[in-house]
Amino acid sequence: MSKQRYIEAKQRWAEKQTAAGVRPRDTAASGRLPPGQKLTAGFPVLDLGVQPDLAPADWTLTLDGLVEKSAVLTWAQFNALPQVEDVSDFHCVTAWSKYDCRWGGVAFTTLFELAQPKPEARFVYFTSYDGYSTNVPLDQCLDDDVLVATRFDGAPVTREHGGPARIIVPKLYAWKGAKFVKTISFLASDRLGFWEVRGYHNDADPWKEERYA
Ligand SMILES: Nc1nc2c(c(=O)[nH]1)N[C@H]1C(S)=C(S)[C@@H](COP(=O)(O)O)O[C@H]1N2
Ligand SMILES: [Mo]
Repeated sequence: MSKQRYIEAKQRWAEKQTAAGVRPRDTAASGRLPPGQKLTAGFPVLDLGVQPDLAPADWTLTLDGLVEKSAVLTWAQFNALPQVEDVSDFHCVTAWSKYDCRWGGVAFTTLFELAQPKPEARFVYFTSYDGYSTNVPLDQCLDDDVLVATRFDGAPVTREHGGPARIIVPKLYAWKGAKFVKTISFLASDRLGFWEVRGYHNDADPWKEERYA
């Protein structure tokens, strides 16, 4: 299953990259805003009250768990990986949504390729430099719009929005995207993250309003 999703995602990336520039999203108003959400033009900041001050030189990204090749990537090594851009909508569980976020960085599929998760790996657990954590099934991480973002609208992701690097999982509520990401662990069984142990819904689909368990 994961293998198939991975191959499909790679194909979609190839199609996107060969198209001229980034393909704009369907801007039709209808059917775009998930139930119970309000559109915002700004970009609110949601965090634990701590915004780690990480110089790129101090930042590393660790890939570990059930993988053939664990890795600790430096900022330079991370940025040498193939770069992609993707435009997606952002839905926070506190009922605001932001359209057309242009994120740039490394596709999750690229990290999958690098780490080579074992067949038993079915879940991904993210930890962050501020102590945050969250969990997403591996299959969903392999969607072609999931990235480790280092750029927003062409500029580096700011500290308040999770720089130097944050995860983006557009199809799920935004708490599933770890800001200040530090470690990506591939696991055989699910492990609940910071908000998931505090009563947030484990699946977090905005279209099903999976806000709280
Ligand atoms: N490390 C970390 N990541 C996090 C959070 C956090 O507190 N710490 N908050 C989550 C929540 S609830 C949301 S809505 C988004 C907010 O991202 P923003 O501050 O860029 O809007 O980040 C998510 N990722
Ligand atoms: Mo949130």
